[in-house]
Amino acid sequence: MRCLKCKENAVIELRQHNASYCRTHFLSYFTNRVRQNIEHRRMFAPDDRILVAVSGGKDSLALWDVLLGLGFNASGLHLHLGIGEYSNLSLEKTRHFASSRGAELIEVNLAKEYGMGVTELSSKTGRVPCSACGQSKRYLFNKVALDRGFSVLATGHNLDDEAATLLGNVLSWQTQALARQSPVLPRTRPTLVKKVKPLYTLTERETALYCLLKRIDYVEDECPNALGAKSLLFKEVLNRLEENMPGVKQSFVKLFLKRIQPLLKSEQDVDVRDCAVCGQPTTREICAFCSLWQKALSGGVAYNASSGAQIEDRRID
Ligand code: Q46
Ligand code: ZN
Ligand code: ZN
Repeated sequence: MRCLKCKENAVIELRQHNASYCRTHFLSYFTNRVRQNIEHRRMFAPDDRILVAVSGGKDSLALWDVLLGLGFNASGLHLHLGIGEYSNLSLEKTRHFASSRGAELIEVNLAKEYGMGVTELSSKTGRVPCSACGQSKRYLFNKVALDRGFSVLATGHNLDDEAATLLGNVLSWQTQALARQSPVLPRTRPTLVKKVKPLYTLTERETALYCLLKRIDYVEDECPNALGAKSLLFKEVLNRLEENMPGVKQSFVKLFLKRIQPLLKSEQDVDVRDCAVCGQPTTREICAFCSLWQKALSGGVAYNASSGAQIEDRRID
């Protein structure tokens, strides 16, 4: 197997692109794809302040590394979620990376700042851990970016994540979720920061190899709460399809974004207002984060202050 560019020994074969690359040319291919995604989708410009959500896993660390390498002003945000040893190890790897690059790292510890981590939050509210966790993460990403004056929040979602989410949304025809599934969510109101996914065309296998070649030490274990998650099953199924149909994951996501998503514009029309408690955007009087944490801290159920109805919120980012 020879490198497409220089004919040296290749370190990876990318059947979806009909290409193989040596170390040097794989790293430049990877970096160039990220740069093209940023430019093509107008994710951000050189003068933007970017906040990268960093879990300590391969995708977010690879993303942060590429952005720093391209000269962007990129700080990291790590949430210590309070999920046992997994969270401690994730923080350790993130700190190690940040100090090795001399990059700014902002840390938020859920237990210290809000009174409990995801495990306790889940048991106190009766919500499955990933639901309570996902809601808290989305809220805090937006809040920290806003409070600290960042113009954009970047996450490490890769092609496998996007294809698995798309498959899940299609299987149950979640039209509102499909309308929101995009590599760029613009700032539609002052309290909602722009969100971008610069790795959305790169696979997990590629981000893992990038980290290996750049000697980036990342958390290899999955979060214990991910065990049995539907997203892992969807990824497995898509990988089986990919073996027989190289490029299918890429075309699934690419063609969805090109042909289907523009048709779903009306699904994005939701009535958004500021949360009566915290001021962050919500479709209800009190946002999902505030009602979740109210419930956890009081041990009871959160109610809408004016109507007395149990609070629900629609996801808007
Ligand atoms: S960290 Fe949180 Fe994930 Fe763990 S509890 Fe679920 S959502 S699986 S990306
Ligand atoms: Zn080469
Ligand atoms: Zn709120």
